[in-house]
Amino acid sequence: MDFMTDRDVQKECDELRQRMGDMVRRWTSPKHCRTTFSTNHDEQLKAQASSKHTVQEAQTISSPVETRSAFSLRKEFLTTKGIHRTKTEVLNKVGHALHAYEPLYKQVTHSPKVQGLARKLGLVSPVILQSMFIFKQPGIGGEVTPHQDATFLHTEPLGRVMGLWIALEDATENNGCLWFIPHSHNSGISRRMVRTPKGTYPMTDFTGREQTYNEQKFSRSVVLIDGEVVHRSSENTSEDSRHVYTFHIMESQDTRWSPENWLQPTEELPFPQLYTK
Ligand SMILES: O=C(O)CCC(=O)C(=O)O
Repeated sequence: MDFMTDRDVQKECDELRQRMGDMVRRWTSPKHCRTTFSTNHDEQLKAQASSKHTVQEAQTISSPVETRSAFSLRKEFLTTKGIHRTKTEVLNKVGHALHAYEPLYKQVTHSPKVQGLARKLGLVSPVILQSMFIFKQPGIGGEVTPHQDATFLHTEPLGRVMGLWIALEDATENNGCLWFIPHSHNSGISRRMVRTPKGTYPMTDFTGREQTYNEQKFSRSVVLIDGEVVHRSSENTSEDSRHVYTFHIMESQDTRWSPENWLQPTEELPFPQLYTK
């Protein structure tokens, strides 16, 4: 399915990175957007207790460049270590509706390559759930602990969600490539992030716990991420960034999207169909 030459692909990756750079330069960070991203269970609970933003942003985001969008900062690095870093150098990620509001990202998400891939996989009515730009900054890009995406994006039955993870720069063992446990998508899920009852805080909680996985079981792999496969990435201790554009799709035919998921479609921002024709 080679629709493009290597040079075309490089150009597309560069354009996506440039566009993100422009967005970040134009962005001013309101306090409620300043959360520190973590996939650690206890740190996630702490962050949820101090921020209503993630859930609200999923419902109200109107443009990733406006203040209501989710820019998650590694803010502790802004003024520490005696070095001043710009926001472009400390952002962790930008999400979760680039596919809906940013024309360039929308175009890539619905590109013939992606649609062709989904058709090859036999998806009948795939919809786009969310999208993110992940920075994995040099020197400070944090670890993403072992997890399954179905913890956050739950469906009945399971097996309907898939992530497409597009490396816009080389992803290596030094700058935090992805690692997977082969076959782990066959063992169900051990943890779920669910909405708490309306009007209570934090707005989300976890049921179950992530298991402890044997480090030796992880191997580096490609970019189609089954919703249940256990995966992780390490800290970026190198001098190179590891920029990624990633989005999740779901086969919507005969699938129930859990109303307990943190992310819910709205009238303003439904889950758009992947296929445009
Ligand atoms: O890019 C990373 O380091 C982690 C991404 C990830 O876990 C995901 O897209 O599900």
